[in-house]
Formats: sequence, structure tokens, C-alpha cells
Amino acid sequence: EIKAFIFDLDGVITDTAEYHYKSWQKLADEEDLFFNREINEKLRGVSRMDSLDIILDGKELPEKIKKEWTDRKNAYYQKYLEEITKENILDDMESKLKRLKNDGFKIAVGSSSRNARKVLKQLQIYDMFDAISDGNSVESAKPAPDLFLHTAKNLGLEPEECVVLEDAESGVEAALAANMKAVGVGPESRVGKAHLVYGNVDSIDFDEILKKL
Ligand code: G16
Ligand code: MG
Repeated sequence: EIKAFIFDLDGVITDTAEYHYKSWQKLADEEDLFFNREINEKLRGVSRMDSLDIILDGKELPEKIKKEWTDRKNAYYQKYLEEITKENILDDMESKLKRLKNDGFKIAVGSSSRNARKVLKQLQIYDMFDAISDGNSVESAKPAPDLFLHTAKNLGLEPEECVVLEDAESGVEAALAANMKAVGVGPESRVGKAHLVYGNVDSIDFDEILKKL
């Protein structure tokens, strides 16, 4: 029986991908790294340090420099976050969240981002959630199941009682590894491993999810 919905943040509740892109691009320009939108696509749902490793594409660097570069990228990103308002909530996600709560379901956030709480506060929906797990909550990032298991534990629920909504391949894999039901948002090529797939956030149908999963 489904008792909770765990929402990924970037790509499901809001679109911070563009800010991540601009921030990585600025760092890449400064450090003469090869970067473009195609590479940025690979960073969807991937933790900050893992993202740098993808950009470096096998190139080795001292940890100290990698830390300095990811800190700098994050400082750029946090500047952009100040611009975020309620307007940045995707489609009618807020009313969908409210409906789920009214229907007695628990709702939670499971995001790879260490900035997730800040983003939720800017969106003015921070207080709606029964649990929030973010990039600071666990050691092993998605596709490891740890983040979503952490969320279920905080909700006091079994993994089988939770549905995860994810826009990233790594996130769908994490949900499946956690033994949860996975709903993918995006193209089949990216989230096709999920139990149910919607092309975009707007077309997510919770009645159908409850019926089919
Ligand atoms: C988000 C983004 C990723 C980003 C990650 C870490 O994941 O999709 O591109 O690299 O968070 O973000 P930060 O640098 O703020 O810790 P999610 O899980 O919310 O889709
Ligand atoms: Mg995401």
C-alpha cells in the first residue's frame, strides 16, 4: 500500500538545472575545461563532486584543487538561488502536493543537492514536507539507495510503501535499488527503467500512479 511520495527536487519540483549549467560553465571558462550543454545533461541528479569528475573526464587533480573548484562553482550557484521565487515551481506542482497531503499521503523530498533546503525555502514550500533528505544526509549519492532509504526511515515507513518521482537515470536506479516504486519524468531513454514514465511534470497523474503501482 502506498503511503508516501518522495519527490526529487531539480527536474521534478523546479528547474535549477539551468543555474547549475551556468555555474559550471563559468568555472569551466575560468579553468579552461571542456564543457557544454551536452555534458551538463549528464550531471542531472549527480552529486557536486561526481559532477566535477564527469567534467574532468578522467583527468586527475589533487583533492585540494577539486574542493576549491567545486566550492567556487557552488558560490556561483548560490548567487543564482537568490533569484528563485514561488514562480519557479514547475507547473501546478504545488496544488498537486497539497492534494496528496489532503488525501492523507506523506510527502517528502529526496535530492542530491546540498542546497535543497535553501531552494525549498526560496520556493516557499519548505514547511509542506514531512521529511527532507538532501546531499548532506548520506555518504553515498544516487544511484545508491541510501538517500531514499534515509527518507523512508524519517517518514517511519517501509521502502515498499514509498513512490519516488525522479527525472534522472541515477535517481530512478536509486529508487529501484531501495525497493521503492519509481516514477520517471522525462524521455524513455533516460528514465525508462522506472515502473511508470511521464514525458513531463505537467502530465504526472497521481490517480493513475495509485491505480497502476
Ligand atoms: C541536483 C542536480 C544536480 C546537482 C546536484 C547537487 O540533483 O540535478 O545537477 O549536481 O543536485 O547539487 P549541489 O551542488 O547543490 O549539492 P536533484 O537530486 O535535486 O535532481
Ligand atoms: Mg533531479
